[in-house]
Amino acid sequence: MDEELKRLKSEAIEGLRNIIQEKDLEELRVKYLGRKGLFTGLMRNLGKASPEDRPRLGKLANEIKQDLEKQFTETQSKISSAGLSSVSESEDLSLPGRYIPFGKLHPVTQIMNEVCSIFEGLGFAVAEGPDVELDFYNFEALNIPKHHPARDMHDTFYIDESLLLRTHTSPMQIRAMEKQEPPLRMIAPGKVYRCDSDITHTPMFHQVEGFLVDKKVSFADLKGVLSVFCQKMFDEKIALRFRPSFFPFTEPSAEVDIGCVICGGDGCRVCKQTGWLEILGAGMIDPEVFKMVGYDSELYSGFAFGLGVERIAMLKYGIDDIRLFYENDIRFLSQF
Ligand code: 2U9
Repeated sequence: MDEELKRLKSEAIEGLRNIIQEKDLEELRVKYLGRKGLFTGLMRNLGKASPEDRPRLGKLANEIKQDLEKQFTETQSKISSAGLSSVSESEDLSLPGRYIPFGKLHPVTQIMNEVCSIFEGLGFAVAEGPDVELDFYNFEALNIPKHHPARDMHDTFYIDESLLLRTHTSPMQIRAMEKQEPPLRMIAPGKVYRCDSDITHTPMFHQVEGFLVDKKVSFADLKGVLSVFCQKMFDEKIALRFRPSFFPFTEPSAEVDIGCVICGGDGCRVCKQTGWLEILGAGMIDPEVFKMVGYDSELYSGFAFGLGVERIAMLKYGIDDIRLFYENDIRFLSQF
């Protein structure tokens, strides 16, 4: 009887090892522990054992029964947690899984990250701020007083007299200068808003603006930093030119062109046959701006620059309509 009990136990345990479906587990349980099961039958026969063996055999049979019940319960939880209980015989587990495409960062976010990491590599800190700004930070402090003609160029969305959607990220630089003394080296990436819409303008777009303020900062420093940026962003051997320009917040001011990345300078549709692409605005910070934040312009000087992220993405990938970025057409977005 001893041997019989132990044999049934190891047979049942061996059977449990091969079970992966709930249905088979139940069959095995009925076979050994069911009312008419092998183990139950053996326990009924205990009555036939000699009176001196009966207590020991009864104890052994109960221990084996409890142990088996425990092992059945454990196998049941393993099947449930592996999700195997729902597998039916008609399902083919060897079939390849369903294709789930990977998501990607939006091309504008990719370029934004690339621009920021180039400037971070040059020691610039990153500052982000509110999209809803005070007229003071967006215009007044940047030497653009009320009724200044430059306000027209910004096509501003006003919320009320003194509140607006920022038209550039420069307000962040003013806020930084209000809080800290030079030296300062910072970029401000983010969304900006202008009431304008055509193939090269959307009412919301992204800018990265940057500035550096210290003693003895010169236009040569500006050229050095922006040259490194263009080389890293486009090509080591990229051609560059600085054209004189005007911004109310910088003096002197310049616009920066790179040799056309599409035709290599020969002239094409993208560069409008000029061989050059405008990619940045820049200049030395106007002393009037320093006055607004209480910096001594005799002691400190600085340069600033600004770029449109969508424009860089359009030039880099040869895209001719900015609105494509915001139509959410997966056939367009999945190419980047
Ligand atoms: C401070 C002082 C000066 C930031 C600058 C530009 C030139 C510029 C345009 C590029 C394309 C805007 O996105 S765009 O339309 N920006 O040309 N931005 S200098 O000058 C500053 C910034 C902050 C305190």
